[in-house]
Amino acid sequence: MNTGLRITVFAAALAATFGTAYGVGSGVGEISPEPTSAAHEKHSGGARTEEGGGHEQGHEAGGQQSESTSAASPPGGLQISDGGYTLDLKTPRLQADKKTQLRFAVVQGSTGRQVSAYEREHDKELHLIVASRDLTTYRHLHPTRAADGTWSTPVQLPEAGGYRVFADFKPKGGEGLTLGADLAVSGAYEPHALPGQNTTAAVDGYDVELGGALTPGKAGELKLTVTKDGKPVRDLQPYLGAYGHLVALRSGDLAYLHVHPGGEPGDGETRPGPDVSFTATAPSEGAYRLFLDFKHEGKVRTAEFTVHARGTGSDAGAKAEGKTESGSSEESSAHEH
Ligand SMILES: [Cu+2]
Repeated sequence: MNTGLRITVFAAALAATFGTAYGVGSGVGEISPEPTSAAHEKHSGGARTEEGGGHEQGHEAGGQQSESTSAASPPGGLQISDGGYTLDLKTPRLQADKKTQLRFAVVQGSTGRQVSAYEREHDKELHLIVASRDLTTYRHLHPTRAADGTWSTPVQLPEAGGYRVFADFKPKGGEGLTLGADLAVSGAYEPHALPGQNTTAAVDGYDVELGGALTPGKAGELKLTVTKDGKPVRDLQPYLGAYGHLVALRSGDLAYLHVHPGGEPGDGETRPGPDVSFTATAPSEGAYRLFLDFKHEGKVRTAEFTVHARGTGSDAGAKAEGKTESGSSEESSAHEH
């Protein structure tokens, strides 16, 4: 129940996992089956809940599991190898600003083979997120898979620096996972500070306002409201089966949370904007960068926010300062479980 304790527990789980995640990254075919530590048994950190699609990955990691200390798994994306699967990034280095084919595969440790059977989630077998360590560059990509399990996608990254690649997928018959690997982008490197906290993001003539709180270890509602030229957008288009996709990355280590909205297009109650509501639990206090993908007039856009998760109470939670109202009736239908 207390945050200090929970952070300690996470640290312990991480230490345990790092202790076992040795030797990956080269000779991938040789990897022996994963040790089954507590951290490997549950993949809630990377698992997308299927029922209703309204809860984010990592929910359990920060929430329900908090009392059972040994079962706490780390958030997704921190490990290159988990649950018996390893992300083999075949293109670990790129040049800045140069379009390159990024290639990778997911290797199953027990067989040494590249995985070629996946469950589709949100219309895709695999979602690939690429983010710079300083969280100023973000891409959500959908690579294509060759029959042998090798994935590829063109990518062009504007700036040099350290990046993290996240593969978010569910192997057929397995648990949902998010594996992460480092990507180095060469060129003149100029590190940026994390962008300051904001509750309004402008993108392509749209303004997106963030309300609600991101609270450590406690599910909270985030409400995003999309307007264009000051008018609410009421005809958002479904994108990958939802009116919005939200990825949160923790500043400092890029722990990954993929959050989905409550309600789905076509369920009879979820409206196509202007509000899209999400339930999210931060795995710890700290700063997070939120990336909201939404689709309107045929184009997908990304609104970006920096929020701070702190405290455990609803008042002290992540600030969405200046946006404490949540009285709109339109959000309630979008979030029912
Ligand atoms: Cu995706």
